[in-house]
Amino acid sequence: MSNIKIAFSSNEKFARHLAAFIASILSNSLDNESFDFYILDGGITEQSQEKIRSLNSIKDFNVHFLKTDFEQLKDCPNNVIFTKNAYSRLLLDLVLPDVDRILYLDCDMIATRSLGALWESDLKGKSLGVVHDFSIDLDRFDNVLTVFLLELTFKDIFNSGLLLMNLDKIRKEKTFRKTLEWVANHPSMLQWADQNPLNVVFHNDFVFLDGMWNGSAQKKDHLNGEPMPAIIHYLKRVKPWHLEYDGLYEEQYEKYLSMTPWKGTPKSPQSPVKMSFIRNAKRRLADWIAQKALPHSPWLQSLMDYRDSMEEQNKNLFNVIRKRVQ
Ligand SMILES: [Mn+2]
Repeated sequence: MSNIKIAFSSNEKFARHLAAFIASILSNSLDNESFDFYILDGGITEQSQEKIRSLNSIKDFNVHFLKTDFEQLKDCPNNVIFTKNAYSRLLLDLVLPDVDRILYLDCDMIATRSLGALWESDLKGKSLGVVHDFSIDLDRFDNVLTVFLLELTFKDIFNSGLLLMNLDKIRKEKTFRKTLEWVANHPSMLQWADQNPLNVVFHNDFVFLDGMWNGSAQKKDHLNGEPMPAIIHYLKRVKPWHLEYDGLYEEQYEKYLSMTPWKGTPKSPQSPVKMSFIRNAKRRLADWIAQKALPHSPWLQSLMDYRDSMEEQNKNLFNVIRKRVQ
Protein backbone atom coordinates (compact mmCIF):
# COMPACT_ATOMS: atom_id res chain seq x y z
CA MET A 1 0.00 0.00 0.00
CA SER A 2 1.50 3.33 -0.85
CA ASN A 3 0.12 6.63 0.41
CA ILE A 4 0.83 9.38 -2.10
CA LYS A 5 0.86 12.91 -0.74
CA ILE A 6 0.25 15.65 -3.29
CA ALA A 7 0.10 19.42 -2.77
CA PHE A 8 -1.62 21.85 -5.12
CA SER A 9 -2.09 25.59 -5.04
CA SER A 10 -5.40 26.95 -6.25
CA ASN A 11 -7.77 29.87 -6.05
CA GLU A 12 -11.46 29.83 -6.98
CA LYS A 13 -10.67 30.49 -10.64
CA PHE A 14 -8.56 27.33 -10.89
CA ALA A 15 -10.77 25.08 -8.75
CA ARG A 16 -12.40 23.37 -11.71
CA HIS A 17 -9.08 22.69 -13.45
CA LEU A 18 -7.75 21.26 -10.19
CA ALA A 19 -10.85 19.05 -10.01
CA ALA A 20 -10.20 17.74 -13.53
CA PHE A 21 -6.59 16.99 -12.57
CA ILE A 22 -7.61 15.20 -9.36
CA ALA A 23 -10.20 13.19 -11.32
CA SER A 24 -7.43 12.12 -13.73
CA ILE A 25 -5.11 11.12 -10.88
CA LEU A 26 -7.80 9.05 -9.15
CA SER A 27 -9.02 7.38 -12.35
CA ASN A 28 -5.52 6.29 -13.34
CA SER A 29 -4.38 5.15 -9.90
CA LEU A 30 -3.68 1.54 -8.98
CA ASP A 31 -5.66 -0.34 -6.33
CA ASN A 32 -2.81 -0.27 -3.81
CA GLU A 33 -2.42 3.53 -3.97
CA SER A 34 -4.14 5.90 -1.53
CA PHE A 35 -4.04 9.69 -1.57
CA ASP A 36 -3.73 12.67 0.71
CA PHE A 37 -4.29 15.91 -1.18
CA TYR A 38 -3.15 19.17 0.43
CA ILE A 39 -4.66 22.19 -1.24
CA LEU A 40 -2.96 25.52 -0.62
CA ASP A 41 -6.17 27.47 -0.65
CA GLY A 42 -5.96 30.96 -2.09
CA GLY A 43 -9.71 31.53 -1.73
CA ILE A 44 -11.74 28.50 -2.83
CA THR A 45 -15.46 28.78 -1.99
CA GLU A 46 -17.25 26.24 0.24
CA GLN A 47 -19.27 25.06 -2.76
CA SER A 48 -16.16 24.40 -4.81
CA GLN A 49 -14.53 22.58 -1.88
CA GLU A 50 -17.63 20.36 -1.71
CA LYS A 51 -17.43 19.68 -5.44
CA ILE A 52 -13.79 18.63 -5.05
CA ARG A 53 -14.71 16.34 -2.12
CA SER A 54 -17.43 14.75 -4.25
CA LEU A 55 -14.72 13.29 -6.51
CA ASN A 56 -14.50 10.48 -3.94
CA SER A 57 -17.16 8.80 -6.08
CA ILE A 58 -14.25 7.96 -8.41
CA LYS A 59 -12.03 6.71 -5.58
CA ASP A 60 -11.79 7.53 -1.88
CA PHE A 61 -9.14 10.05 -0.77
CA ASN A 62 -8.29 12.51 2.01
CA VAL A 63 -8.24 16.20 1.24
CA HIS A 64 -6.95 19.04 3.42
CA PHE A 65 -7.68 22.68 2.54
CA LEU A 66 -4.94 24.89 4.00
CA LYS A 67 -5.69 28.61 3.94
CA THR A 68 -2.73 30.43 2.41
CA ASP A 69 -1.25 33.02 4.78
CA PHE A 70 -0.61 35.79 2.27
CA GLU A 71 1.20 37.83 4.93
CA GLN A 72 4.08 35.33 4.56
CA LEU A 73 4.15 36.14 0.83
CA LYS A 74 4.13 39.91 1.25
CA ASP A 75 7.32 40.33 -0.82
CA CYS A 76 5.96 38.26 -3.71
CA PRO A 77 4.53 40.22 -6.63
CA ASN A 78 1.07 39.86 -8.10
CA ASN A 79 0.72 40.34 -11.83
CA VAL A 80 -1.51 39.39 -14.74
CA ILE A 81 0.37 36.23 -15.64
CA PHE A 82 1.45 35.01 -12.21
CA THR A 83 -0.49 35.77 -9.05
CA LYS A 84 0.92 35.68 -5.51
CA ASN A 85 -0.64 32.23 -5.32
CA ALA A 86 2.20 30.89 -7.47
CA TYR A 87 4.57 31.38 -4.54
CA SER A 88 2.51 29.52 -1.93
CA ARG A 89 4.35 26.25 -2.68
CA LEU A 90 7.29 27.88 -0.84
CA LEU A 91 5.29 27.64 2.40
CA LEU A 92 4.85 23.85 2.34
CA ASP A 93 7.67 23.26 4.84
CA LEU A 94 5.79 25.45 7.34
CA VAL A 95 2.21 24.37 6.71
CA LEU A 96 3.04 20.65 6.71
CA PRO A 97 5.47 20.35 9.63
CA ASP A 98 4.98 16.56 9.94
CA VAL A 99 5.27 15.64 6.27
CA ASP A 100 8.67 14.34 5.08
CA ARG A 101 8.04 13.92 1.37
CA ILE A 102 5.51 15.67 -0.82
CA LEU A 103 4.79 15.97 -4.52
CA TYR A 104 3.82 19.49 -5.57
CA LEU A 105 1.92 19.78 -8.85
CA ASP A 106 0.50 22.74 -10.80
CA CYS A 107 -3.23 22.84 -11.55
CA ASP A 108 -2.80 23.13 -15.33
CA MET A 109 -2.02 19.44 -15.64
CA ILE A 110 -3.70 16.10 -16.38
CA ALA A 111 -2.43 12.64 -15.39
CA THR A 112 -2.72 9.82 -17.88
CA ARG A 113 -1.35 6.98 -15.74
CA SER A 114 -0.50 6.00 -12.17
CA LEU A 115 1.81 8.39 -10.31
CA GLY A 116 3.14 5.55 -8.11
CA ALA A 117 6.52 5.30 -9.83
CA LEU A 118 6.97 9.08 -9.71
CA TRP A 119 6.18 9.11 -6.00
CA GLU A 120 8.79 6.38 -5.35
CA SER A 121 11.57 8.20 -7.28
CA ASP A 122 15.02 8.15 -5.69
CA LEU A 123 16.08 11.73 -4.87
CA LYS A 124 19.68 10.58 -4.24
CA GLY A 125 20.04 12.79 -1.17
CA LYS A 126 18.93 15.95 -2.99
CA SER A 127 16.07 18.26 -2.02
CA LEU A 128 14.04 18.15 -5.24
CA GLY A 129 13.09 15.83 -8.08
CA VAL A 130 12.23 17.91 -11.14
CA VAL A 131 11.90 17.88 -14.92
CA HIS A 132 13.91 20.04 -17.31
CA ASP A 133 11.93 23.00 -18.66
CA PHE A 134 11.59 22.04 -22.32
CA SER A 135 9.20 24.89 -23.00
CA ILE A 136 11.71 27.75 -22.87
CA ASP A 137 11.96 29.08 -26.40
CA LEU A 138 15.46 30.46 -26.95
CA ASP A 139 14.32 32.33 -30.03
CA ARG A 140 12.70 34.82 -27.70
CA PHE A 141 14.88 37.58 -26.37
CA ASP A 142 13.10 37.83 -22.99
CA ASN A 143 13.71 34.12 -22.32
CA VAL A 144 17.38 34.32 -23.28
CA LEU A 145 17.84 37.40 -21.11
CA THR A 146 16.16 35.72 -18.13
CA VAL A 147 18.46 32.69 -18.28
CA PHE A 148 21.46 35.01 -18.69
CA LEU A 149 20.52 37.18 -15.70
CA LEU A 150 20.03 34.12 -13.50
CA GLU A 151 23.59 33.10 -14.44
CA LEU A 152 22.34 29.68 -15.44
CA THR A 153 22.36 27.69 -18.66
CA PHE A 154 19.24 26.52 -20.43
CA LYS A 155 19.98 22.82 -19.98
CA ASP A 156 20.05 23.19 -16.17
CA ILE A 157 16.70 24.93 -15.84
CA PHE A 158 13.83 22.96 -14.35
CA ASN A 159 10.15 23.66 -14.57
CA SER A 160 8.64 24.47 -11.18
CA GLY A 161 5.23 22.98 -12.03
CA LEU A 162 6.36 19.60 -10.68
CA LEU A 163 8.47 19.45 -7.54
CA LEU A 164 8.97 16.15 -5.74
CA MET A 165 10.21 17.47 -2.40
CA ASN A 166 12.31 16.04 0.36
CA LEU A 167 10.42 18.38 2.67
CA ASP A 168 12.31 17.24 5.74
CA LYS A 169 15.64 18.32 4.21
CA ILE A 170 14.17 21.59 2.91
CA ARG A 171 12.81 22.37 6.36
CA LYS A 172 16.09 21.59 8.12
CA GLU A 173 18.16 23.61 5.65
CA LYS A 174 15.57 26.43 5.50
CA THR A 175 15.88 26.44 1.72
CA PHE A 176 12.37 27.78 1.15
CA ARG A 177 13.08 30.63 3.61
CA LYS A 178 16.19 31.42 1.52
CA THR A 179 14.10 31.24 -1.66
CA LEU A 180 11.64 33.82 -0.29
CA GLU A 181 14.56 36.04 0.74
CA TRP A 182 15.86 35.85 -2.81
CA VAL A 183 12.42 36.92 -4.05
CA ALA A 184 12.47 39.93 -1.70
CA ASN A 185 15.97 40.91 -2.85
CA HIS A 186 15.44 40.44 -6.60
CA PRO A 187 12.07 42.01 -7.42
CA SER A 188 13.07 42.64 -11.03
CA MET A 189 14.12 39.04 -11.70
CA LEU A 190 10.85 37.19 -11.32
CA GLN A 191 9.85 36.76 -14.98
CA TRP A 192 8.81 33.14 -14.36
CA ALA A 193 7.63 33.84 -10.80
CA ASP A 194 8.75 31.16 -8.31
CA GLN A 195 10.65 29.27 -11.02
CA ASN A 196 13.48 31.83 -11.09
CA PRO A 197 14.31 31.83 -7.35
CA LEU A 198 13.86 28.05 -7.12
CA ASN A 199 16.34 27.47 -9.94
CA VAL A 200 18.90 29.76 -8.34
CA VAL A 201 18.57 28.56 -4.74
CA PHE A 202 18.24 24.83 -5.53
CA HIS A 203 20.95 24.83 -8.19
CA ASN A 204 22.94 21.58 -7.65
CA ASP A 205 20.37 20.37 -5.13
CA PHE A 206 17.99 18.51 -7.47
CA VAL A 207 17.81 15.40 -9.63
CA PHE A 208 16.25 15.34 -13.05
CA LEU A 209 13.36 12.89 -13.39
CA ASP A 210 12.05 11.37 -16.61
CA GLY A 211 10.51 14.05 -18.85
CA MET A 212 7.23 12.10 -19.10
CA TRP A 213 6.29 13.28 -15.59
CA ASN A 214 6.00 16.90 -16.71
CA GLY A 215 5.40 16.68 -20.44
CA SER A 216 4.57 19.43 -22.84
CA ALA A 217 1.22 19.81 -24.60
CA GLN A 218 2.74 21.85 -27.40
CA LYS A 219 2.63 20.47 -30.92
CA LYS A 220 6.23 21.47 -31.61
CA ASP A 221 7.45 19.13 -28.85
CA HIS A 222 5.77 16.08 -30.40
CA LEU A 223 6.94 16.27 -33.99
CA ASN A 224 8.72 12.90 -33.76
CA GLY A 225 5.72 10.98 -32.50
CA GLU A 226 6.65 11.17 -28.79
CA PRO A 227 4.17 9.23 -26.64
CA MET A 228 1.57 10.96 -24.52
CA PRO A 229 3.21 12.12 -21.25
CA ALA A 230 2.25 10.49 -17.93
CA ILE A 231 1.53 14.03 -16.74
CA ILE A 232 0.50 16.53 -19.41
CA HIS A 233 1.41 20.12 -18.51
CA TYR A 234 -0.55 22.78 -20.40
CA LEU A 235 2.37 25.17 -20.06
CA LYS A 236 1.47 28.03 -22.32
CA ARG A 237 -0.77 30.94 -21.43
CA VAL A 238 -3.51 29.62 -23.69
CA LYS A 239 -4.97 26.59 -21.89
CA PRO A 240 -7.35 23.84 -23.04
CA TRP A 241 -10.22 25.69 -21.30
CA HIS A 242 -9.71 28.67 -23.61
CA LEU A 243 -11.45 29.07 -26.96
CA GLU A 244 -8.13 29.87 -28.69
CA TYR A 245 -6.37 26.68 -27.51
CA ASP A 246 -4.39 25.09 -30.33
CA GLY A 247 -2.12 22.66 -28.47
CA LEU A 248 -2.37 18.91 -28.00
CA TYR A 249 -4.42 16.75 -25.59
CA GLU A 250 -7.39 19.07 -25.32
CA GLU A 251 -9.56 15.93 -25.25
CA GLN A 252 -7.70 14.62 -22.17
CA TYR A 253 -8.61 17.76 -20.22
CA GLU A 254 -12.22 17.49 -21.39
CA LYS A 255 -12.45 13.79 -20.58
CA TYR A 256 -11.53 14.37 -16.93
CA LEU A 257 -13.43 17.64 -16.56
CA SER A 258 -16.55 15.70 -17.56
CA MET A 259 -16.02 13.45 -14.49
CA THR A 260 -16.39 16.47 -12.19
CA PRO A 261 -19.41 18.57 -11.16
CA TRP A 262 -18.01 21.25 -13.53
CA LYS A 263 -18.86 19.03 -16.50
CA GLY A 264 -20.04 21.11 -19.47
CA THR A 265 -18.55 24.46 -18.37
CA PRO A 266 -18.14 26.45 -21.60
CA LYS A 267 -14.69 27.61 -22.73
CA SER A 268 -13.81 31.27 -22.43
CA PRO A 269 -11.53 33.58 -24.44
CA GLN A 270 -7.97 33.72 -23.07
CA SER A 271 -7.56 37.42 -23.57
CA PRO A 272 -9.52 39.92 -25.62
CA VAL A 273 -6.43 41.27 -27.38
CA LYS A 274 -2.94 39.92 -27.85
CA MET A 275 -0.15 42.03 -26.28
CA SER A 276 2.11 41.66 -29.33
CA PHE A 277 -0.72 42.99 -31.48
CA ILE A 278 -1.00 46.08 -29.27
CA ARG A 279 2.78 46.63 -29.39
CA ASN A 280 2.90 46.41 -33.19
CA ALA A 281 -0.15 48.61 -33.58
CA LYS A 282 1.38 51.28 -31.34
CA ARG A 283 4.53 51.27 -33.39
CA ARG A 284 2.73 51.49 -36.72
CA LEU A 285 0.63 54.33 -35.38
CA ALA A 286 3.73 56.21 -34.18
CA ASP A 287 5.36 55.83 -37.62
CA TRP A 288 2.21 56.97 -39.37
CA ILE A 289 1.79 60.05 -37.15
CA ALA A 290 5.46 61.00 -37.55
CA GLN A 291 5.30 60.74 -41.33
CA LYS A 292 2.05 62.74 -41.48
CA ALA A 293 3.47 65.47 -39.26
CA LEU A 294 6.91 65.69 -40.87
CA PRO A 295 6.67 64.38 -44.43
CA HIS A 296 10.00 64.02 -46.25
CA SER A 297 11.88 65.32 -43.25
CA PRO A 298 15.56 64.26 -43.36
CA TRP A 299 15.63 64.62 -39.61
CA LEU A 300 12.78 62.14 -39.20
CA GLN A 301 14.34 59.80 -41.74
CA SER A 302 17.65 59.79 -39.88
CA LEU A 303 15.84 59.10 -36.61
CA MET A 304 14.06 56.10 -38.15
CA ASP A 305 17.30 54.85 -39.69
CA TYR A 306 18.90 55.11 -36.28
CA ARG A 307 16.09 53.07 -34.71
CA ASP A 308 16.47 50.39 -37.37
CA SER A 309 20.23 50.20 -36.88
CA MET A 310 19.75 49.83 -33.12
CA GLU A 311 17.40 46.95 -33.81
CA GLU A 312 20.05 45.32 -35.93
CA GLN A 313 22.63 45.75 -33.15
CA ASN A 314 20.20 44.33 -30.59
CA LYS A 315 19.71 41.31 -32.82
CA ASN A 316 23.47 40.72 -32.88
CA LEU A 317 23.71 41.10 -29.12
CA PHE A 318 20.84 38.66 -28.76
CA ASN A 319 22.69 36.03 -30.78
CA VAL A 320 25.82 36.44 -28.65
CA ILE A 321 23.89 36.04 -25.37
CA ARG A 322 21.89 33.10 -26.75
CA LYS A 323 25.07 31.17 -27.46
CA ARG A 324 26.19 31.77 -23.88
CA VAL A 325 23.06 30.42 -22.20
CA GLN A 326 22.54 27.35 -24.37
MN1 LIG B 1 1.74 25.35 -15.01
